[in-house]
Amino acid sequence: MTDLTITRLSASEAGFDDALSRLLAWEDSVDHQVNESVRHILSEVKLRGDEAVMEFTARFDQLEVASMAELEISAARLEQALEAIPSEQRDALEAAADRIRDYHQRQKQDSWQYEDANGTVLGQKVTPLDRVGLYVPGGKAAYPSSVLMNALPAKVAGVGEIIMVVPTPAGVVNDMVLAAAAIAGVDRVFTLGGAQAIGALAYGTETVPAVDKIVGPGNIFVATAKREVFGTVGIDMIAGPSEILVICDGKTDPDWIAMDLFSQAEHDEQAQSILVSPDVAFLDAVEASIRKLAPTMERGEIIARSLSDRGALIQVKDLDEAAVVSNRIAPEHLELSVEAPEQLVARIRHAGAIFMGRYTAEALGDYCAGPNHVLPTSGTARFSSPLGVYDFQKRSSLIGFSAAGADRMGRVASVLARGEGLTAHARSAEYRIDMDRDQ
Ligand code: HSO
Ligand code: ZN
Repeated sequence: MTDLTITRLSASEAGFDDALSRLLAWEDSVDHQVNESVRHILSEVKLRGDEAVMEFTARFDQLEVASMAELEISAARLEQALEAIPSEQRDALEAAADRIRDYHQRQKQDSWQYEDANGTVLGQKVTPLDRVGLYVPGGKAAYPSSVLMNALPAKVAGVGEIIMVVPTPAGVVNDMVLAAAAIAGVDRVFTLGGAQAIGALAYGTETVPAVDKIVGPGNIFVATAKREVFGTVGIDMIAGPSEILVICDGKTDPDWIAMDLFSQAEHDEQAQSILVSPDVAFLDAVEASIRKLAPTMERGEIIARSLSDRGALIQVKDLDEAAVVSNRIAPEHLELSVEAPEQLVARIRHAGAIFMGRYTAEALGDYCAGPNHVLPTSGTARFSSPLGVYDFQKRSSLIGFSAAGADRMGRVASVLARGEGLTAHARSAEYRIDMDRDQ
């Protein structure tokens, strides 16, 4: 097993800022070869549709088919998956889906309008997207929970059609992923992956309908393809590796904290797990727990790599300083394992999701608390938010002038238009001014 090297830092030592910057540095790898091959795949799919999609699927996923219809999973097959999984798994998926639906229902934005003093009506009309594509990664990272987290907010928003794509190398499908799709109400599923799946969703083919927005995580080919088709369609975000920051007052069981750090570390060697505490003896205790528990973990290798390369235990003066460090990091997940989390929350400005109190394991948020687990990573919580219903809704402005309003605002528009040298604009406004009023 990889040797565990645990980085210890102290916020009061000289050079802490630089050490923290080095710890956080993460290169969102831009690879020219990947860029080139993704561009080639996308242009082929755009040009040749189904034929190109089938060729790339045969080449990259060893899945040879005679017609595109063979790459679609029927609704009956989704129902069959629902029957095939153990009832314990089905019940858990349904319980999670209920809570996720309930939570997201509260995010729904409604249209609104008001009338000003001139009888002019102004407002905002909210409409769901017509059609959304959901990318689900294949292999080990095929998470049924992510199917729920991406599809349910779209459903709640009222999206007309959800098209899911999931690579199935050599044709092996994950029943729990299909069952989650059935529970979430996904409309169509294709066994497609990689840049070719993104191309099919963005441009549409004879068989795969073009969507308006593509959501869901993927490998570097998928992320590069999403960047490339952005503009033709909307995209959610380009997610980096998972992160957790735990702030602990030193009074939680160190084994609990070690396992919380492992829970994100086990996702990926590049994942980042950091603990911040004012209690040095507690940091020592957690370090001991980490060393004791890591060798017992199934994904121990990944955990050891992630903790050694990107993890840290940071000592701070007090919880106020812990909040300052946390705001600097702007973590995807922030656990406040302290006595009075409400007080600490007041000091937190940037975090994707905040888990309050000793009993709130971040892992519950990944599955069934209710809020979304698609969250801003790599410090982007400074300016962005969890995936939600609002990502599947859009707004149109509503403007309805009364005669009195057209008269008053027409005068303002006319002056501004003439100032810009745009006389058609000016005259269009002026036609509606009531000239009699001035006489
Ligand atoms: N923690 C991941 C989501 C996930 N966890 C899915 C388990 N399954 C998002 O950062
Ligand atoms: Zn997770």
